Amino acid sequence: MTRRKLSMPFWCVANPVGDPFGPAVMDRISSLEVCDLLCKARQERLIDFTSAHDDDLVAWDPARLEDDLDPQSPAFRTLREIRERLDAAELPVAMVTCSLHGNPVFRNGGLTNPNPEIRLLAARKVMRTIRIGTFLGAEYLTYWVARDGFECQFSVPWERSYRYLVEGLNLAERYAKEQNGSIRRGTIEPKPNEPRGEMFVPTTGHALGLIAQLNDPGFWGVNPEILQHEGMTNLSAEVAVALAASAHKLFFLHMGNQKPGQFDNDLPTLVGMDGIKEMVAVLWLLDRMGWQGHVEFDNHIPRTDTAPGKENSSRIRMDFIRQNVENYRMAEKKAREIAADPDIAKLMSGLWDKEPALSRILSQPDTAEILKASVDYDRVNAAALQIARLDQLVTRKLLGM
Ligand code: GLO
Ligand code: MG
Repeated sequence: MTRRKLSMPFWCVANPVGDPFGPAVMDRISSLEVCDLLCKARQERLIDFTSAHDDDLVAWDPARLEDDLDPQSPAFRTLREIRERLDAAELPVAMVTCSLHGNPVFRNGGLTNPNPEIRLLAARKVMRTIRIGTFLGAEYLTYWVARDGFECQFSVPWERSYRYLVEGLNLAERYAKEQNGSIRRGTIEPKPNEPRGEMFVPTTGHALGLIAQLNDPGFWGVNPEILQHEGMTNLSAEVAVALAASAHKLFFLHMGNQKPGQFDNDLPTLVGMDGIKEMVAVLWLLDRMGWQGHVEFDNHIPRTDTAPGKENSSRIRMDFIRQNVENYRMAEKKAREIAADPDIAKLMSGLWDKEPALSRILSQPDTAEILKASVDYDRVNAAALQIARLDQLVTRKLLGM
């Protein structure tokens, strides 16, 4: 089985790593400098794609909402420079996404903001992002729920908010198609909380439900962020990805690590107290399901591992990319070792492959066949399963024993 292609986005490399309790530690670097680090990672064969928010590439000026089209503007020039450097390094842009979380005007929401003036600014910012993504050749457009949420339930016009969200997403889909360019798919990235106390699309299941309300459900899929966003509320990544993949809606995956039940840890893949078994399980089940979507890291350098200074700022960022990729490859290798292990396979088969003829009957719509079939209850009920033994073999493999 081939190794999956991997993507590292601009914003993870750019982040100088502050937190709500302390300022950024690392030196800030420009979008062109981030671009150069990503191109270097491409040349070292670490990554295959990148992605970006509009704000990661060029500043947004609410007084010049179409500056990307104006050859005299700094945005126009910077975007061309970025495209040239990415092209030279053969690093394609997979996805573009609009930051509706950074600018303070969106503090009470972007696409769902109750104030139509702010919703218009959000819509125009999304449209500019779509033009930028088309210019850079992105295939996906991601909507992350960001500040579309609330802290106080009586501040929300509940009978309108989801309509606003549907209107915003329909506009994005329409405008992407009007560009008649590279963007062919949209993804919705759920998150339960942070930056808002509560968000309007908290889980993968909610996102899947929302897609059914959109004008073109075929355009939209989901972009779960695992283990972080599902794990924040103790939901499992396995369920999120398997449900979405079985619905053919798992277009895109964001990846990092998380201790369940905590704030958004955004730790690099496999780094931290928990998550090794869960990450390996996700990769194993995605292989089993024949999933072919896009894998992208979305996590940040731990603040402990940062330091100020110009030289540090490139070295630490490159180490961060390398660590994510190496850890991902370790998990991928373990997932495949588990899949290839004959003892594990035998136990799985014992659990899953009983009575194939009966399974076939149950998969058909023929009720008469089902009424004819019978079961020896005592025999079935007398069997103890060997799930703990199976799990032990998996753990042994993970620990290399
Ligand atoms: C934050 C999100 C964020 C999004 C990004 C893409 O928790 O994961 O990084 O993925 O804005 O839309
Ligand atoms: Mg994400």
